[in-house]
Amino acid sequence: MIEKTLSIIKPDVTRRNLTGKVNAMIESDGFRVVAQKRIKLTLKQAEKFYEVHANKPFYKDLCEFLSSESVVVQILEKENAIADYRRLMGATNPSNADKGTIRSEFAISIDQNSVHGSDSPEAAANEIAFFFSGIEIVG
Ligand code: IDP
Ligand code: MG
Repeated sequence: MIEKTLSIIKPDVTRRNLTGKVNAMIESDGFRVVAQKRIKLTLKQAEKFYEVHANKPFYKDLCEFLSSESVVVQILEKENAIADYRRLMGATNPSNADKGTIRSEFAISIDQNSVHGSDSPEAAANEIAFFFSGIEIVG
């Protein structure tokens, strides 16, 4: 089934000017970038986006990091996009990420791990609606 997933290229990548390199991995893995914008989140917006993690000890640092520099938010489309993007991202902790994954190539640490990807169809729908209106999604 063709799916859409929400990806965020995080501040450790935008800060180091590696956005194009991450997008090259995404496109060469068969994903179509059907919407994309570079934005700077406020702390409040980052807190809202990551509210599922509000009770975790790393929540404050996570939200401060996500709002520390610009991010690139994008919708990726492909057959099985949600699971396949999770695989391309690699494990949350880059020291456990398989070779050839985005996090293995670019992540600095578990906090600064380069990309976000939706983890279920429900999360993908909610996260896409959080960042994009229908008119911004071109296909
Ligand atoms: P994911 O990004 O691989 O889906 P989640 O469990 O959804 O991982 O966590 C969201 C983000 O929170 C991670 O990408 C990571 O940056 C951060 N994070 C998760 N677990 C830890 C931890 O144990 N310590 C510090 N940061 C963490
Ligand atoms: Mg997650």
